[in-house]
Amino acid sequence: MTATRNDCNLPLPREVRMDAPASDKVFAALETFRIELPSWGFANTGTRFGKFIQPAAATTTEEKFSDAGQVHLLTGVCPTVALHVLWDCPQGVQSTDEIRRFAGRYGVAPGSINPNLFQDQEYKYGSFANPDSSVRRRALQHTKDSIEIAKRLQSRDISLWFADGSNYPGTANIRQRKKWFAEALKESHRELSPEQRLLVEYKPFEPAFYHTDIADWGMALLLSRAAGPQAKVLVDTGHHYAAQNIEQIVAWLLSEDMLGGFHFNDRRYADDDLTMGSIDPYQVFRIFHEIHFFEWETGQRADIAYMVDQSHNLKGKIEAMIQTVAMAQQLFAKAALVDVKKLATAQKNCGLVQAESLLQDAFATDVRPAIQDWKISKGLPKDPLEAFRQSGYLERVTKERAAKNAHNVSSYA
Ligand SMILES: [Mn+2]
Repeated sequence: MTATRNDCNLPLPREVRMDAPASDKVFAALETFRIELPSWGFANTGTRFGKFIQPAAATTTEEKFSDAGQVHLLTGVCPTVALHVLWDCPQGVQSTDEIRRFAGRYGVAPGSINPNLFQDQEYKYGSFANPDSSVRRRALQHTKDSIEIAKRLQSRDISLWFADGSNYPGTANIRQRKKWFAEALKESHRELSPEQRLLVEYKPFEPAFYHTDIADWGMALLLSRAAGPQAKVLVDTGHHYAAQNIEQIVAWLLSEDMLGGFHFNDRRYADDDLTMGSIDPYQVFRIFHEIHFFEWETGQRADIAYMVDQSHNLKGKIEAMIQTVAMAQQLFAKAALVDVKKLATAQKNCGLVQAESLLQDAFATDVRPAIQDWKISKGLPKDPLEAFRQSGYLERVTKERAAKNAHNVSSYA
């Protein structure tokens, strides 16, 4: 097969002198920054109490591609859309021809492929760690099919999230389940083409409320290592306890060459799926800072897939995505302003206030004018939200989709 689309095909960060103007640093940073949108972020979603239906929400794979295409058209930095196999590829590998057509029509390529190992009734007691071997086999086959879909779509990353776990003490053999996970991941890894990667996501709780089989980054790291060299850890920023130091996890995974990608979203209490940076933008800045610092120190580009994983229950979905991308660019650019050379010296000399101030000064810098200049230089609208409102797209799709959405089921009863 031909080479897969690959985040590391982006240019290496241009060598920018630390005393260069901030706008040069912002430009150089934005040249290397792309972020993937989730197909499911354009669909109707809700909470466990009910779904809220939006008249403009996408209900087909084609509509999701159309909406993602709008966001890419206006921002220029979202060339791929993550696909959920069960929802977006209802015919499995047979769906790939149709998806290629949508990609061509709407100007966004398929990105990471997400198997679905949590929705079917069979998975009530787990997928890779289900005590029933026939269910484990079924889950493995679905993962293999998803890898085949990824190959046909020239997608590099297969992104795995598992709902496996238990609700009550004593009900699950935790060590046995760990073994089943290691076996199934190893077998999945064998199916990969040389360019592909398995990304292993972790989450401390929910839907399981006593134990989750891959609960934290250490478990994801061990299982990725057991799976094989092309398995890496995926950090979903919403999948941590409230007080956790996520940037430290990022720094450790970078130093172990095990950081494969991010699912970005913000949270106030648990896995709230709020808009990136809406609650704690400094957290995201500190994550990006660790990545910039790593790249400066090692001289190598960290090969990380940046992805959004948000579902907006109340906000307009396309607007929320455009807002997310703008925030991501701002925080990535701010982090690139940290004078890492001065920082390294301050750290060595234990210049605590000086070191901390270097981060705070960068974070406090208004990078929006420089980002606007970058957009203009690329022929992109300088205010994509305004451009979207002016485009008439929302009115058009609301008219087209409202009737279908009105019949959507919003309650679980
Ligand atoms: Mn996620």
